[in-house]
Amino acid sequence: MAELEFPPGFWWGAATASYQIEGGVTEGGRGPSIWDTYSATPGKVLNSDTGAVACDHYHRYGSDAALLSELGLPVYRFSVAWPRVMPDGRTRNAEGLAFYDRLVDELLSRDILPVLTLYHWDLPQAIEDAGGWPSRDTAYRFADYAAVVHDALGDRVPQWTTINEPFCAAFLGYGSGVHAPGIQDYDTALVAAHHLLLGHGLAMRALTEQARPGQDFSLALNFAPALADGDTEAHREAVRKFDGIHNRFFLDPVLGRGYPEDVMADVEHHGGRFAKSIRDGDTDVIAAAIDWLGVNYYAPARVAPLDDPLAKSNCPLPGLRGMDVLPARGPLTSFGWEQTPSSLTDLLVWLDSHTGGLPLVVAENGASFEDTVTDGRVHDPARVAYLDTHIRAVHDAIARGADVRGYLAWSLLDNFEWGMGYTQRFGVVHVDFDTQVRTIKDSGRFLGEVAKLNSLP
Ligand code: GBH
Repeated sequence: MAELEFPPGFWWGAATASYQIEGGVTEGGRGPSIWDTYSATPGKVLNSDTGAVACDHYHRYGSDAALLSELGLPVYRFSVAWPRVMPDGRTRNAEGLAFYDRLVDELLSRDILPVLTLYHWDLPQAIEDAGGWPSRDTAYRFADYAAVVHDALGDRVPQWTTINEPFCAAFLGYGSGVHAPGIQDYDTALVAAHHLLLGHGLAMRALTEQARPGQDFSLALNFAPALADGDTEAHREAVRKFDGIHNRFFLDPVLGRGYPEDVMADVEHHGGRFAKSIRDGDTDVIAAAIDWLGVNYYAPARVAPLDDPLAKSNCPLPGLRGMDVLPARGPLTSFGWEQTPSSLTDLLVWLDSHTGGLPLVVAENGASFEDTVTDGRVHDPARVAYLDTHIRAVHDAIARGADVRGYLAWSLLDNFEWGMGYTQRFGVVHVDFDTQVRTIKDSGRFLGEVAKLNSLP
């Protein structure tokens, strides 16, 4: 392997999510999702933005696929909207499935590998009305939905991801409430987290029962490695706690180890509903063997111990007494997130050893900056530098022995950035939300060049 070359067959591509790009929320028989409801609620999303139109990808999927070809990206990760496929969360909608049918055929005709995510946060509103993720039944409904999508697309889609970032779906949706459905109760959020993981495991069962040769199944977790300035016992304890609830809490059950003992002790005072929601056998269901792990990485978290080990944390995540999360350190992205590529290397190397060599795919990595179109071009040197240094960080991890199989940039298009509306641009392609005109950014050309060379230039 030449100095900055990647292993043969390495996946280069970009990712999106249904609610963030599709629009067409009342078309093709689609039912409402929790994000339609949440974004229509005053004060929830910045500028009262919604995903009603977004990138109008529902109508423009053909030209968006052509953009992938133009960029020279051979892999595309997208998600399926559950309420498009099952408007009430339970009943199959042929017209909704037909949209993904067309999208997949379009990708395959262009030799683009589809990597399909079943759940990227757009829960059918009817399922939320029946209790949402805090209700155990939702995990079973999700597995039924997974089977329906596989039945329709399994003959053509080789790569499957069950759930994107259960951390966000549980803790942002039901804990802090900054995401749909906007519930603010961490005891409920812990129960939701368990049911999301259970849903993953049940969906894995349904999918592997119907598996075709060569198909792979995975899930994508968001990781925030914890960094502390100091190596005292108290610093190590702060790192342990943050890493515990943010990273290991979601990873260890999937690896067949159940919830980490230390995190169970940290969150013990959280009402007991969480511990009671775990039934005999759940651990085995969640432990279904995945073929690769999707690693979503944006930034590390800075943590510090407090003098009083029982003091309330400034971070509302469960179990963080005695520590604070510190402000991010510059240079920052427009979102205010750190740019620390070495944390990605360390994360991948740690995951390699913690998982016993599981294949890893960087399923999301990227940065928001304020981009403008001038003379038909978007010069985004800060994003080019972010991608360059983070791709280099992936290369470093491979050189240190991690089995990393791909790098998918977040995102193909500027899109609906959840609670931030359209104010944060993550795309390697610029979208004018008034005209829907797409303009490839310098970062898109850079990523395409890396893909073509299978190496950093
Ligand atoms: C991803 O989640 C989502 O999958 C995607 O839909 C979204 O568009 C993308 O991120 C960009 O936001 O304040 O420095 O401590 C990422 C989950 C959770 C990662 C919050 C950053 C805060 C970082 N994010 N986290 S920091």
